[in-house]
Amino acid sequence: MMDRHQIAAVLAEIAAILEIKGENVFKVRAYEGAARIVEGLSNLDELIREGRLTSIKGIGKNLAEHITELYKTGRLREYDELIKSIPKGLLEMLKIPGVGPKKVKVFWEKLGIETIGELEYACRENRLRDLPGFGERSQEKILEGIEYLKRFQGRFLYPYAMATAILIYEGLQKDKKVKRLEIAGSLRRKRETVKDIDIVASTDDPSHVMDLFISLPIVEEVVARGDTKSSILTRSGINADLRCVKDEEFAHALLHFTGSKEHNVAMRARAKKMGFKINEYALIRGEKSIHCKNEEEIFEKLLLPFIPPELREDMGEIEAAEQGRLPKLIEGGEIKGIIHVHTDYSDGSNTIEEMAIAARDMGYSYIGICDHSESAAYAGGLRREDVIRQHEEIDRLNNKLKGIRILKGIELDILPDGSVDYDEGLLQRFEFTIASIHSRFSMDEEEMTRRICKALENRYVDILGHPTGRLLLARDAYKVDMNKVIEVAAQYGKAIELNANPNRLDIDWRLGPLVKKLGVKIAISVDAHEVGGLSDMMYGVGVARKSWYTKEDVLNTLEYPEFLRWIRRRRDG
Ligand code: DGT
Ligand code: CA
Ligand code: ZN
Repeated sequence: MMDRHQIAAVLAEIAAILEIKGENVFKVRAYEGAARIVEGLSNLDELIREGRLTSIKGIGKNLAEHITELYKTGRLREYDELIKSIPKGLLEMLKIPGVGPKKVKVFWEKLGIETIGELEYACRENRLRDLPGFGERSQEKILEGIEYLKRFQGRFLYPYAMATAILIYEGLQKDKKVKRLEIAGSLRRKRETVKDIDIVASTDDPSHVMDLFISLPIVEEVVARGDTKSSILTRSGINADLRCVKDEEFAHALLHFTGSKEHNVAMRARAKKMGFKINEYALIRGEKSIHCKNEEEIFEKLLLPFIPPELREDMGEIEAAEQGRLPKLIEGGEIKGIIHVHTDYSDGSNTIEEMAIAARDMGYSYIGICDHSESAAYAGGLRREDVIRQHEEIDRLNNKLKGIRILKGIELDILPDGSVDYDEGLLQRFEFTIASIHSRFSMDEEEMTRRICKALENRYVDILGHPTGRLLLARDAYKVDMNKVIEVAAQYGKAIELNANPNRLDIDWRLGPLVKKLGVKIAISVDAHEVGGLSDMMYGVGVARKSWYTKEDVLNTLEYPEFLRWIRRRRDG
């Protein structure tokens, strides 16, 4: 089974391989086009079920068969063969910013370059400079691109890694010889990106469980096979380690492999002061090994309450636990409203009504629509008349729909000078606003900080959206003094967004302590562009927990009358 995004990725890759191999350009363009089309087909399930794919312009019989095969089986024989027909490294080169199939073809044909490493070497040797269509500058750009790629290599976004971890978990859990099983490591701590998957199991038959692990369908390659630890490379490109221990050791192994390393070091120091040694199998006092039945009991032995995994980063959690100051972390069920939702009025793919009904069915009681404002022309930003039309539609829907209240919001573009779109009369019509930066990322820190703070001073700006603009593993945050921004937000009583999109998770959890100290409210928003994006809320809640936030710290745990009162209190005051 593959969804439309995965299918689109395969089709795009087929196009790239065909182009690198110098196949017919019409065929290449057909696959490229199909990739784009499939990406946008929100009703793909229906089209396949009813055999109507070929009714879509740009999808012929052959492509329709391919898409259906991928959809149903997750595989495509032609694709598997194509992949094998060129060196693997050529496709990896496509990940370098600014390098497409055409360039890869030239490197391969003219210089025999088959890997990123060889390409880097060739750049350093000035061998690209003399290729037709290249020059000193393009050679430099490629080197920069390689540097960039290297920095992010070897880490994965949380949901991508979690999806693989769950497959492994389910594969092992079914087995009767597995007693307890838990996903540990950075995934359990809900880090925004992770290096690998760590799983801990207890069993009396480790050999059997390890055999099962290394023969799971998801295994691409067995890296190491032992009875206490085995490692695999999965088909998604992530490594996974499984540790097997006796059931009486399980809590100790789980605590150890959940980490973080820094938390473990601090815990060990504490244990030592109390006359214990800690390792991954037991608590040790003198010659005696003490086995605890769960993590709670280990903490108890060290005179501490249970420290939630998300907090185990050595950011003061042990001290807080000691003093009974651990926060009661927010939970998904405490979120009452979904905010920052795009619709087909700007760059979203669903209607207001579809988004509202989906949010209601997920148990939320309000939804804040925030399409882009006028300056975001690239994203279909709303002109004045669009805003008015949208507000009329929202009024109509609020009369018609039961169980969900639609709020009139907007995502205002913060312009380079810190101002925002629309005149005061129009701004007043929004029940709340989010303001964010979508252009001119390259300002220096001082200028950028001033730009954002100026927007925060604006009476009609309520929430600062994705405050650093980072795209995890893809684009660095712009330069901005976040301490200053949080201070100014506190001063003007503004909220800051925790954007739950797993590519952003911005504001960063490491700023949690400062946000709390200054009493700035956090709005966990989904920034959804389609119905499916609403479920990103769980990633936002995960990072909110990691930031030490409680229900009280988060604005959209309020029901909508209180939410709106919070906005108005400040605007009117
Ligand atoms: P990652 O994989 O980089 O996303 O982050 P982690 O935290 O999952 O790190 P990983 O996979 O290297 O190790 C898993 C856990 O095992 C780690 O959180 C704590 C424990 N651990 C690993 N190496 C050490 C070590 O040298 N000392 C201590 N105290 N604990 C360690
Ligand atoms: Ca790990
Ligand atoms: Zn945005």
